[in-house]
Amino acid sequence: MSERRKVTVVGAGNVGATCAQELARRDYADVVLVDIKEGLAAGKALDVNQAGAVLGYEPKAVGSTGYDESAGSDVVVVTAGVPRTGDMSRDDLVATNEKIVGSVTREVAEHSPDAILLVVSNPLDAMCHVARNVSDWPKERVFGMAGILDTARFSAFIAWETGSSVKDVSAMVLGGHGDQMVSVVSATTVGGVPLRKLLPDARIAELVERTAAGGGELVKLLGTSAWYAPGAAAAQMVDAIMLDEKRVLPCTAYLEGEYGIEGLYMAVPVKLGARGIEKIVELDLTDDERSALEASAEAVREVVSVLSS
Ligand code: NAI
Ligand code: 2OP
Repeated sequence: MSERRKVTVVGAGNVGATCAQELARRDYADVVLVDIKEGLAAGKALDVNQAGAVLGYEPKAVGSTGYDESAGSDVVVVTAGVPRTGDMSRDDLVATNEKIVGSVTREVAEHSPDAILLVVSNPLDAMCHVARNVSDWPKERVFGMAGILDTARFSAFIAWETGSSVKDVSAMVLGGHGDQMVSVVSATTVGGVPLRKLLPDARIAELVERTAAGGGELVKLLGTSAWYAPGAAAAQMVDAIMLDEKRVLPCTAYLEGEYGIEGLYMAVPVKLGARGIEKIVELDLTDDERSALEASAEAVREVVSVLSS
């Protein structure tokens, strides 16, 4: 029996397998992949293990169609669901993925009652509500990944536009994981210099727009949604939890009055550590950013309202 801690990734498709591979490379925990599709999780786990012989990590990934191997996980990442294709909006996914995320959450709650549940499946904000409602776990242990991905897209565009290293870009994209997400330009800097001093407002507005449509841009190119950046973003959140890093990262958290928003999951900066969401960080937003966040909240509420429970 392994003495290492355990992270389970449910859904061994594009995002789940990428996240599992990222985590296996870290080598601080055993990785369990679960997928309903016969052979998929077992096959991907076998491949990840064999890559370990080349890349130098322990071949301890396990793949399964059931949850026994996942029992006692510290973190469970939920990527199970149907991805957005073609002209499908994120919101079109709601009915199918509500059933999938609901059934996965029931299994996770039964097999890993003390885990932290990290939701990736879309529509992300609504699926966090499903996971929380079904598990009935505290909000600190049920949250989602989207803000890191949206921020990564904005950061890449800024690095290209300013000819800077992406490592020196500090940005923050908040709100719902939809077209009304909010790029917080007032808090965006390159090497400590405010973005507004580096680029004209009109050009910044174009980058903000491209960020908000970032998922759709990938879908148009690929015919399905992205996986490298989403998988890496989920793994970064797992690191923060498993290694108790206390990172401040934009994550989809349950808001109870923070940012003036009540009873809704949305991306905000949070301190992420061993206990999950340890604090919600409240930025000083401009009036325009605050109104944009409220509009984004309204869009999330509309999707949440079509959930069956
Ligand atoms: P994919 O189709 O490659 O993988 C999904 C996997 O889930 C499939 O292998 C499928 O067999 C499995 N699955 C379906 N029902 C299941 C169940 N009940 N139990 C276990 N496994 C089940 O899709 P991909 O590209 O990996 O995306 C996964 C989800 O993540 C989608 O909902 C997608 O929209 C979402 N996504 C969210 C992002 C975010 O920022 N939050 C970014 C990218 C994708
Ligand atoms: C993305 O933003 C579709 O949520 C997915 O790439």
